Amino acid sequence: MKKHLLLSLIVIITLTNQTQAQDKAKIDVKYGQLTPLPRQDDAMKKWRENRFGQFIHWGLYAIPGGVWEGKTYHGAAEWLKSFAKINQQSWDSLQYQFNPKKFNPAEWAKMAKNMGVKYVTITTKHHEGFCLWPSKFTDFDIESTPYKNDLLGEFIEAYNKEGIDVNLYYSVLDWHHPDWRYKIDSEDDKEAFQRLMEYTENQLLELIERYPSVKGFWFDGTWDQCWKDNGEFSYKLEQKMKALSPGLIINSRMRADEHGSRHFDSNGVLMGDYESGYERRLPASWDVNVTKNDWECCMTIPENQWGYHKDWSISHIKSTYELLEMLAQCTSQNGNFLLNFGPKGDGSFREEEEKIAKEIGSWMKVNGTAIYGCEYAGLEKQSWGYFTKPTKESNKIYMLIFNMPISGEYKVKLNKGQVLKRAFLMSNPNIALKVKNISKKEYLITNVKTSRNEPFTIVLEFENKDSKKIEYRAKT
Ligand code: 1KN
Repeated sequence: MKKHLLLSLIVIITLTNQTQAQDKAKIDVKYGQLTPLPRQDDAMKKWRENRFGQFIHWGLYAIPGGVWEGKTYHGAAEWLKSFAKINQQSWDSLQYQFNPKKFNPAEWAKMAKNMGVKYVTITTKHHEGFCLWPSKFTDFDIESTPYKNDLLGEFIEAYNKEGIDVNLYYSVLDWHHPDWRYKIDSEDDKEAFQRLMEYTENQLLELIERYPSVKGFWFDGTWDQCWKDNGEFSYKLEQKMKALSPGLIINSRMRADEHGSRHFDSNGVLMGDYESGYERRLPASWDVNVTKNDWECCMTIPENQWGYHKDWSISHIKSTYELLEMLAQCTSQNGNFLLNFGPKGDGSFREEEEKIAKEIGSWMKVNGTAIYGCEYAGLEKQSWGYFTKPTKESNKIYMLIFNMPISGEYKVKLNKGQVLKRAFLMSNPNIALKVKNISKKEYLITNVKTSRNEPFTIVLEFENKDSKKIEYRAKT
């Protein structure tokens, strides 16, 4: 009897859930997803292959670097104006000090190239409203600083020369613009925000026209009610931007639907081209995301500093290996990793960032094959690290090792039909590693025991005839 009750209860709960899901799916969404996902065009394939990008936060906030009138504020440096309650005029006049004498775009691009990033995303306008390009629509821009030149143009040219794709970060939230409103409470607010949206559109179309090589846009500052109330506007803006630049890639953070649902529309369908909610965090569990949408994680080196902060002494500063492990995890779950740098006001990088960039670069030179053009490998996660597989080759799987077992033996559980031919170190393909079959489909691969903790890669090679090409990603 008890059993029956429980069973009925389960049935009822299941049915209710289904009805709710169906009800949810009934919501009419007109201004939701613009482009069917996941995109399979060449531009998106390239974005996916890139896997590793450099984020750059650079604006007026780099000048105070978290210190105002002798006092150090430990919040995020690019938010200083807001939480230190600095008045508009004092903050805005920083533009007359913006003159980065050490800014050398060719060197920046070389540093990024050597680090191994395939794309870069740079702040064109953060919340402070200052524009790194000479905009027709405001004087609060690079043209009105002592630097005067088109800094963004110089940056894009230099990075493109190194073969690095450039994306532009743009904050809709704007502390400088007189027409910014957090929410719309009156007819006046409505008219003001209408002008703000026009300004936003003008600037975005201006950026696309000025810099035609730009691959994508990274929207931020889109969480306020004003933007959530204007789903139709952001839909049409996405449409206009993509019409002007076919192949353009836009993050999910840009969009809200007409019901105010952000990133995902009211029916749970992703908007934009990839999920950009992973800010300073990775997916909670290793097996999420692998078969769903494209996504990107953006990460800071300290706990929470994007713009340059003079004092990094009060937070955990991630190690090179910690950051590489995040990159490996992202790749193993079909995601990209965007690592942030905050250059100083004079245009140079802090030593810690230079060191990390160098160390990442030398690791990537040996192990990058297990990252670029790689994806979810379809194998059960093991404690030593992450599996990835090259999208274009079906007979290889990579093991990115971050935890070295004391035994020197690395466990692998294969799928049906996978016949292991050979295992070797990516750094030394000539020597085959010992492979021990411990049970059906389970193996232990032996490497030399090592006290060094430098992460490395083991390559698994399979018999071609038996390994079928498995498509993990749903086709559109
Ligand atoms: C929780 O509130 C925020 C608000 C803005 C957290 C982060 C941010 C901005 N997004 C990052 C990518 C940085 O630009 C940060 O200033």
